[in-house]
Amino acid sequence: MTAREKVALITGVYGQDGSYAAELLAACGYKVVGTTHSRGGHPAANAMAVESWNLRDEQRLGEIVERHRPSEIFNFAAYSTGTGMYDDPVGICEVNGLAVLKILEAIRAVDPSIRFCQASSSEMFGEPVAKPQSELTPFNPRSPYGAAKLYAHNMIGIYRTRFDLFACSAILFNHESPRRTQNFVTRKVSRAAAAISLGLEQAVTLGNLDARRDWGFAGDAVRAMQLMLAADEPEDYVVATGRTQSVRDLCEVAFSHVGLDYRDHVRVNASDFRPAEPRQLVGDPSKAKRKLGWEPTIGFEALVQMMVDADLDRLRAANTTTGA
Ligand code: GDR
Repeated sequence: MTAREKVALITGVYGQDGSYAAELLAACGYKVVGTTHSRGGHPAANAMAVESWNLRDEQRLGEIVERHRPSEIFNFAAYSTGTGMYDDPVGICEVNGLAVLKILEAIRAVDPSIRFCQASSSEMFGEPVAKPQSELTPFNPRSPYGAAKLYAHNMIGIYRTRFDLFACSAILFNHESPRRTQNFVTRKVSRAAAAISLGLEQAVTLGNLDARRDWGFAGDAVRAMQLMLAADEPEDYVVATGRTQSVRDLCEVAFSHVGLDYRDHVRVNASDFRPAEPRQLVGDPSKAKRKLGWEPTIGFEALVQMMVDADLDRLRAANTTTGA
């Protein structure tokens, strides 16, 4: 059997996860083809081709899959506001739910041997019924975003069983990096700590400091997904660190990294609290460790410090450019 050329189609290639996946897969010898619906984001230097794709356009998806004949598809394209996820429930359902069914249909139509990995979300657990959450924990979504992701997750299971597709769902807990946008609390805090330490700003206003999350590194999360598609069997996996920290812990680490006390600079606005905050979200990554040999390489403190350092570099560079 001649080895098939490894071609990875990465949707959302200009986003945080898509850009890390493009780098990882290119380094592993893949020809990388990306799709994007926008021009902004992180230039996918390692992508051989970037196609524009609006997730609602299934005909165009079929054309892209036909043209590039990927061996693997990674779906990172998603509608993720990071500010509540209640703003546009119909759009969220189309992009985070129905678009995944369209990808599965395109795989069936063009080449059922294509392997597929979906970036699913711990938001599917919503208000979790057990702690920590594993692949066996029942889902209980509490937002349109979580419900749409769960629809996609269920369709993946159905297509795997019914049509024998190599389709997998990575149940990703929060995963962060310097490439996060400031819509997310980690980057909002890392940027604020950097800006305040440089004397550019005085304070930052946040929502609930007691909210807890299982925060990992985005580069580790995409590596887990690559391992999932390299496995012998298609299966779903929780991708998490197994630990939680609070937003307060995040502030503590970020501000102390630049020699400051967060209590002097962080304000709280109660109207920014989320209406339905999942209180017990923490993943159990033991299956990924046991079956894929996957483990996170970067812990919480190192992750936050990396993000603050990157923001210091960016702000210093911007200030030099503007001659400030
Ligand atoms: P999340 O990430 O909603 O978990 O979604 P986010 O960083 O927005 O919120 C994390 C926690 O921080 C609290 N918080 C604040 N959040 C923001 N954005 N801004 C603030 O000022 C602030 N203050 C406190 C929030 O209430 C929340 O508890 C991420 C995304 O990656 C999704 O795509 C993914 O599905 C889930 O994680 C798992």
